[in-house]
Amino acid sequence: MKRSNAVAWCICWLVIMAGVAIFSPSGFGAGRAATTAITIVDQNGRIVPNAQPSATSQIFDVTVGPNGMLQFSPSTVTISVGDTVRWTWGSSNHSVTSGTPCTVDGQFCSPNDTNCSAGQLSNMGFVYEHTFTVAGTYSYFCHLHCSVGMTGTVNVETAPMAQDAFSRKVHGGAGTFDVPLPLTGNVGVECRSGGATNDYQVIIDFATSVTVEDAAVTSGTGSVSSFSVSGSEVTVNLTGVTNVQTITVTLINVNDGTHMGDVPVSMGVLIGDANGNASVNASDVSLTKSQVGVVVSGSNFREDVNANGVINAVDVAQVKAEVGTALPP
Ligand SMILES: [Ca+2]
Ligand SMILES: [Ca+2]
Ligand SMILES: [Cu+2]
Repeated sequence: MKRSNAVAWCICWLVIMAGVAIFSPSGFGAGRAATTAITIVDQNGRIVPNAQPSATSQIFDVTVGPNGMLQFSPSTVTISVGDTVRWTWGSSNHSVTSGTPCTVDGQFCSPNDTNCSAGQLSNMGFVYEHTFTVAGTYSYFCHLHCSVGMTGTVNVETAPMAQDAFSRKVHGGAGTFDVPLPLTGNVGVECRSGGATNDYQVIIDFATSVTVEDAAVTSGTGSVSSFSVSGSEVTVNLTGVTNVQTITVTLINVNDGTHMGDVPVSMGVLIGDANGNASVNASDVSLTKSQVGVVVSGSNFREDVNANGVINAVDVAQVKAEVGTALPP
């Protein structure tokens, strides 16, 4: 190795080590893992950032030439749109070069996504990241070792489509009633109160059975107390949901066997908005009054604002107390 190269190599390592020292986990913003106190270290001893570029995107690690073997490990990764693959060199003289082996297609490449056709090789300890924003299957290879089979694949998947979503409440002995939560357009408005701890339950249905890695509130105020999956139906229990807001619950890494990704569902919370037009005024009061004493059913359950199974003066008073409130635009 020429002296100038050796100096550059040393400087490179100093920069990497300084980076590890500077970028402690607390240096990153809030991610969904940020509430844990655990520091995660990868197979190379580097601290894995506990925050991702956006609320739910993830980083997937691949080792380039582990123990000098001419391969990528794992050679295939399956990620969702918006996720990042992070390649770390486990030995020297390799590249990550996109293309169907062994033809460069210029979509991405180490060290910095430029001049991919040059096939620049990097050395042990080097790290290259690429974020995939478009679904598809991406092939890549090592420019020097492609001919001996040093190839890899990144499958980038989109999320399964939710079929519908609801906010569900049991109205005492009157039955269980659902407020639809449309997946596009204006949000559905939940007008019923959440009890002492402001609890709500959101149901999300898919076309086929799914698995779900996690569920989290990704916008608005509230938190997931629990979630469960039964076949194609996901139930998310929320607590601490404040009034007068739009809250978004995101199912993380929903997988139906052919699609994988995050599925967000939003709900407007506006107690007393019996007619669901995103503001509480005199018309909600009169609508509730008109149903006093009427048996709670699928057509008037919104007027049972406290969801106790009867519509009476208590519901009317609760609507009156909220007059003047409106969902933020
Ligand atoms: Ca209204
Ligand atoms: Ca009631
Ligand atoms: Cu190689």
